[in-house]
Amino acid sequence: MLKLHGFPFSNYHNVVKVVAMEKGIEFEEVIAYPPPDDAYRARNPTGKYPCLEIEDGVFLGETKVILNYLEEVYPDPALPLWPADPLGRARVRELMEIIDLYLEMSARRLYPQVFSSHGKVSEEVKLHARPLIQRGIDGLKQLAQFDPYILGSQLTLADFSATFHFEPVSIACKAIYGVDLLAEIPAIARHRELMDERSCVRQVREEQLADQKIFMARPST
Ligand SMILES: N[C@@H](CCC(=O)N[C@@H](CS)C(=O)NCC(=O)O)C(=O)O
Repeated sequence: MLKLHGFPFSNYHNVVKVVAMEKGIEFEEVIAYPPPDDAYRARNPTGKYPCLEIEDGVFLGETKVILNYLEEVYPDPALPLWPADPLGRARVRELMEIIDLYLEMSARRLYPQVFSSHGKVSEEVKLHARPLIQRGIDGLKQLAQFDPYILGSQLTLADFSATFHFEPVSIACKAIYGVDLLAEIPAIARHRELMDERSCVRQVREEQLADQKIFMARPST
């Protein structure tokens, strides 16, 4: 059986988890928190969470790579999460890159002060992150359709990625800059409601919330 190593407060972990659940794939969630120890690094050399254990001793890291693998190996004709045409698939990948590289990874620099009880982020980091987050928002404004899904009428991997990454970005921006920069895109609130209609999404969010206290109480890394 597949094993997903990571922790339920993690937005990246949850993108993989929810897609696996939506596809009805049987998997075991193996809870592992940062900091990574040697055993975890042997599974995923970057020490990032999550990683997927495909069979005994065979591991795959990087969330988007894992999502691709799941979609290739466990295609569900009733729920295709890639568009049928190459340009449509490329757009999904483009949007997921923008969400990861500009929004999430830039806002992540703020997380130590927001999602830990003892972290502090320098003014320099806060100033540096803001225009990068804004770039991500500008990219979304131009490319995202929210009609009703993020790239139009088809639910794709980008919707799951978006809904689990937008939340910590919004929370971090509000906490650090006093304003939710993502509120510039009002359709995000509707998209959240739409995704919350899915029972797997609701279940993953509940487990995420339940793990928040445990995650935040960990000693500093
Ligand atoms: N590029 C990685 C990013 C994953 C990531 O940043 N995960 C966070 C948890 S949400 C993590 O590993 N944090 C611990 C650390 O950076 O040491 C992916 O796509 O899987």
